[in-house]
Amino acid sequence: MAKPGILQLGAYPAWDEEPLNAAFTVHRYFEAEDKAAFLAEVGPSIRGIATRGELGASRALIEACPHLEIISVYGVGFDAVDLAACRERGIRVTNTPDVLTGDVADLGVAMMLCLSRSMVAAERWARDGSWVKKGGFPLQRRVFGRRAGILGLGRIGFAVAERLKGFGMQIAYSATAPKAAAGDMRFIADPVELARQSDFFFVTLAASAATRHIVSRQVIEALGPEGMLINVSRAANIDEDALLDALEQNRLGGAALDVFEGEPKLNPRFLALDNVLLQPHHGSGTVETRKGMGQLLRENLTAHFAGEPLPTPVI
Ligand code: 8YV
Repeated sequence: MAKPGILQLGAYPAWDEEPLNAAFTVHRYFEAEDKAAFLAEVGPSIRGIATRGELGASRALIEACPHLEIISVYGVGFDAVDLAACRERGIRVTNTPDVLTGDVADLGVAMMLCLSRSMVAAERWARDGSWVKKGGFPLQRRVFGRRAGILGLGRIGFAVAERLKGFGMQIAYSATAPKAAAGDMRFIADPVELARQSDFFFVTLAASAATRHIVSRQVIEALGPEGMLINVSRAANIDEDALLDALEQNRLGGAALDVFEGEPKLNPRFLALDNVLLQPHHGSGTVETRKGMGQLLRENLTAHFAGEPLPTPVI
């Protein structure tokens, strides 16, 4: 039987390319110079799309594949997939939850520590002779025992909270409703109030049209000049212009960001700031997790074409 045709939207590590190519007829969209001509040629043979969290799949792309049955996302976030377009045609969508939770939470907590103790500038201080010339590094703010707010207590939010407990932090969270599993973490429904009562404010919620700019100018103001914002979710959850304004005017203490509007290009305003920690969207970027994500991406495609239940369906 002919192998199902798959449109691959972005590159994967070699250990994923090989089994993907063995099981499917893979068309590498991301390498095509003339994308429109490429799609016109291969679109009708495509039954599955293999994409990445940040790339998703647009309505135009979906429409160019009239026999599309499934979109398998290499990532937990599926906000960039046009779900409405998929629903209209009964196209299945899968993602890769759980396998990346620990790594994303680790990076978020590392970003908090790194920003709060100014570790990047401190490293420069040790390297460039400032330590010898100027003496000890300027004093920074403490992390342990302080107040953390978690916006979005899903898998990743919980994993962040578990880690923060080790720092003796007082943890509050905001979610659509209180969570039974939250234990002694305080529920604060309003993100502005959560920010007011936080020293470190973690954004760990899945992005959707409803959460766009949920970290608004008011939330940022409420976090204030001593507060620090950590985002390991999606840039669209934050009003980036409001964030930049606050950082430039020192109305926010600092921000540690793994995601940006228009990434991988950064708004140049970020580069002029020293109260930010900028990371290249690599929350899930460990060998172990990426292997797990690749495997789950393929397992979903394989199960679909074998007529079996999908391991991790979104719709
Ligand atoms: C990316 C992510 O998918 O899980 C997500 O939603 O954004 C990431 O894991 C990853 O960078 C691979 O593209």
